Amino acid sequence: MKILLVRPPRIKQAITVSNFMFSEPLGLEMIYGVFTKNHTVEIFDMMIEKMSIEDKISDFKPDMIGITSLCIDVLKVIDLCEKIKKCDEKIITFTGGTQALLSPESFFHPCIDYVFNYTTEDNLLKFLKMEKNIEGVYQRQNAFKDVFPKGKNQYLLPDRKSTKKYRSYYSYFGYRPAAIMEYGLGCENRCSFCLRWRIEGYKEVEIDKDITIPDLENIEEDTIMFIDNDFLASRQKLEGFLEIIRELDLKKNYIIYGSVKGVLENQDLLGEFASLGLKAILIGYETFKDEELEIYNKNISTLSNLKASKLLKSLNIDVWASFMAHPDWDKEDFVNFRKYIKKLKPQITTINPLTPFPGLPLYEEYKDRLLYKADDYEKWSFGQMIIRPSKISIRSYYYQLMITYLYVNLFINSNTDMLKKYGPSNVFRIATGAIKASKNYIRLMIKGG
Ligand code: B12
Ligand code: SF4
Repeated sequence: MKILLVRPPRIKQAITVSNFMFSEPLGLEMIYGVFTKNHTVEIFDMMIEKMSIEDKISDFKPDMIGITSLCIDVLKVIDLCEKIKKCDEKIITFTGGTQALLSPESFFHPCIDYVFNYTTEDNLLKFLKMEKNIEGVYQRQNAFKDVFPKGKNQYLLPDRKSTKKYRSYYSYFGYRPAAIMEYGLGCENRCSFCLRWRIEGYKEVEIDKDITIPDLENIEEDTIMFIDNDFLASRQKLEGFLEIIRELDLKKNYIIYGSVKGVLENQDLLGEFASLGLKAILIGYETFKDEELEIYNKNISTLSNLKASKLLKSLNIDVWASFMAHPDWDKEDFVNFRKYIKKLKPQITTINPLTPFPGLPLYEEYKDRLLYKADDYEKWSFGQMIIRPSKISIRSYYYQLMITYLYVNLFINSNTDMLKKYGPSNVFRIATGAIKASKNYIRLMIKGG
């Protein structure tokens, strides 16, 4: 059988992330790894490809097409499936990915044959045998009424060769090319605005070494970004990882997501990690107000954020900080916010308006102030306001966001330092992303939201 695995094209609303970080479709590489043993499989990354799906179908002649999805991709996925069925009704269409896990019903559509709510090696193999009832999979032939126990995605060994022709495009902030992988799943922190512990569970579980070690050996890129929700979840986890890279004698650049608590508790191990290649930590400092950190259930304070930032500076580890603009901020708050960023002085700063996804406690709290419906999928991009501001107009709010972005890029980021570390082409890419993000806010400001 011939199987095409597709990542849908980027949509405009994804600006906030797409220019700063653009990673490989890890989920599709895992599916590829299972299917390729007995079938002819190809990954078609439409975030890079210029060719249309129609031309790809006439070129590759697939029997099945599987599409991965995030929240903002829903309309694109449906559109692609309509086009596929128009080309050839016999082609089997199936979807999976984060959106199919969180809201499978968004894909219950006449052009989609199967929706993988969660994905395991077992259900992928049963799907290939076209079994009638498969755990984790909704089927159109059953009117999408399938009933099965709740489940989680299984972390499988990705086949990195499957994206060989695209790999030079994949990047993470200052590093290109960069691979992504995961060492541990879940997150015990359970912040109230965050989806990630809902996707992977609220217990930190280490991935089997039989996957981690060969995967580390397979990655050819010099830079690996670990997408673990909190790489610093425990000393034991960190010690285990350092032991592996020491034994494998890997010489790589590492980038991780880490919590402030993890930074403060593991100063000694972070020093060692830095000497083995740790270059940057993505940290959610979130806000300059302690009361908001409490509402977010972050278990940190603005003071601990400052301590962590000093400590990381002393270890020469870059901080790529993310913040969430709260909808109740007024002009004065934005001024204080900018002062706080100046004190923390991260190497890179991203700011997103608070976006509480459906199903999260904060969604319920702000339900009456939402500017968009839960199924206005493309709006839930982190790039625009979702909650109506309470103290200033939407237009002034976007103005403040834009000013903050410009302030950060002109006065906080040390461009000479970035040039030295990342090289001109990467700095140019990041600067283009920042300009696009500012332009996005100008557009939204003019529209008044
Ligand atoms: C890496 C990453 C990215 C990468 C690549 C994502 C991709 N899949 O293409 C990049 C940087 C491009 C990216 C971009 C964005 N991202 Co992102 N990203 C992540 C991150 C950190 C990890 C995702 C991942 O690779 N997980 C590991 C893989 C193995 O899991 P998986 O893809 O789900 O795959 C498993 C199954 O789902 C299955 N599967 C996957 N695809 C398919 C397809 C088929 C057919 C089948 C059968 C099965 C299957 O196979 C795997 C088996 O275990 C998550 C956070 C997190 N920890 O989840 C956020 C996350 C997924 N991103 C998110 C968002 C919002 C975005 C952006 C919209 C942000 C923005 N404003 O730009 C953009 C959207 C890009 C676009 N479509 O235009 C949100 C998703 C919210 C939602 N409800 O969907 C998350 C959860 C982060 C968050 N803060 O909440 N992202
Ligand atoms: S630590 Fe990060 S990944 Fe974990 S729940 Fe909080 S925001 Fe989400």
